[in-house]
Amino acid sequence: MARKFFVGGNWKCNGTVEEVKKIVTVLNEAEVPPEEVVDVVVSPPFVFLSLVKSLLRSDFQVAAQNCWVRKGGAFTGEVSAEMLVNLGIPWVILGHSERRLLLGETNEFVGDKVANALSQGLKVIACVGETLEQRESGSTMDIVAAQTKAIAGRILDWNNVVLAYEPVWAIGTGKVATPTQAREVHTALRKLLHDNVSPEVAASTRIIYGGSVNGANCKELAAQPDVDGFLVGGASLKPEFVDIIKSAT
Ligand code: G2H
Repeated sequence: MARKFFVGGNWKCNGTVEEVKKIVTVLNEAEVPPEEVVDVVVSPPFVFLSLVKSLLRSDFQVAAQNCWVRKGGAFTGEVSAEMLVNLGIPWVILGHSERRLLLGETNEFVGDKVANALSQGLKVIACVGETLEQRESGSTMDIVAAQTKAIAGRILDWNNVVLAYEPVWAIGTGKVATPTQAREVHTALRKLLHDNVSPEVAASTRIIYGGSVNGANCKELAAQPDVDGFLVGGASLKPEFVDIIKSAT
């Protein structure tokens, strides 16, 4: 089964109203492959979701960067999955390493969040990845397998999940994984889905790469057989994001 290329732009905690409008204008004017060829999903901070949704071209979609683990209520500062659905936001990023490491989100907590978001009708970009220390100690696959299994053990339907492999040592460092390093982990993740979920899910689930992707390195990474797209941080705030979208073809 052919997997549609996926390019996500994770704006993280960046931007002003003026800057957001500028980025959206660049995206709206860009000539990119059609939506049959590539899914483009941009993820602004919560406060800009409605603005971006209202201004953005209709063939691009919007994602939140997080959502609460269960139904809304007395959870100060949180945003629930059903609020995002109510706002017409189709996607959410969950399990990003910045939340795992800075805010102490465990594998189990991320798995619960993914299950809750899916149950409310959101599509999920679920992130996994190892730290430099873990890579150097040879435990990369153990780490990403544990992160992925914590999700797999809590969900039945993978149709609305994109798995993002983001090695922590490559995030925002300018130190991108080599095509071989990315391919090795993507291939192993697909085998893990094959063995632990089903051959169908392994064949159809998109596994995208994130970590210092830019206009210069995206083509070579995109050419790897098991790399189905990107989750882009820093470069998604710049016009070169358009070049990354174009790497779909
Ligand atoms: C990884 C990535 C976006 P960057 O966090 O998810 O960020 O491209 O800046 O390394």
